[in-house]
Amino acid sequence: MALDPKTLDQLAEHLHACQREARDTLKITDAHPDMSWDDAYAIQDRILAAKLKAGARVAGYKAGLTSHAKMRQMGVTDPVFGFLVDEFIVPEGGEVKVSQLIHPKVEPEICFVTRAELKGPGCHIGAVLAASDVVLPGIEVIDSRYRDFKFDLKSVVADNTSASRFVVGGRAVDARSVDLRTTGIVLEKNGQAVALGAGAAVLGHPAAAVAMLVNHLGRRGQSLPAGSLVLSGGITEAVAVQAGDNVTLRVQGMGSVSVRFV
Ligand code: OOG
Ligand code: MG
Repeated sequence: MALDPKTLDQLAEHLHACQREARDTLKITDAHPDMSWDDAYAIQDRILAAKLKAGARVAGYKAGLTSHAKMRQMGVTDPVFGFLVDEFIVPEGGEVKVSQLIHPKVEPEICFVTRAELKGPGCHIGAVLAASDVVLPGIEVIDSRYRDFKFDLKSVVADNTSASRFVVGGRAVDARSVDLRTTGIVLEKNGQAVALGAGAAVLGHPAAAVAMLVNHLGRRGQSLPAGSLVLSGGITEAVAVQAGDNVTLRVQGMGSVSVRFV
């Protein structure tokens, strides 16, 4: 660790307050250029601990920056991992209040639900598919706490990878019954297709993103519990939304899922 525990506490409190109060901030590496990867995940861990202490439940995990489209959009080169808690859940067809967010964007994602524990290192696509129960469409709403979504990888990890809301729904299918590489997706905003893609955009296969998450957890002495929900990362660029927008994600063979912004 390059930063002392007190600084980690302060940075976690600051980012958590920015999330709860929907206010933005400069990326934290501006003031702490020597921050390490361990520091970044330690800050994220402290935010999770504060939420759990306040009564939150872990709802799942997320991989982010797993497609070239996302990496290009954000100017970064590596995937990142974060947590999902119950306060982020939006019911299918439900509403997201933009007044509670800073500058929300939506991402089309394939969501996995596991039925067996997964442990890294050495986790691979085969292990993920063998341990998965179903896959289904998911829309992630990201809301970086950093001004104008300008960040570097360590800053975005500390900020729990911009996690803010998510909705899953549509038709859950057996994870082994579909070829997720060629599964097509259409993201619509107010009835117009705004982004198109296929599962292979995510690291060649969305299950590869889950394997990377498991290996990341393994390096930290953790595993992915059975019954976990995992968002495998935006297939396309994220799309900005505002109050009044209706967003629908259609996934080939898996129906659709929608969310409204009010
Ligand atoms: C970081 C989170 C990216 C994804 O699916 O790629 C992410 C960001 O772009 O703010 O969730
Ligand atoms: Mg995402």
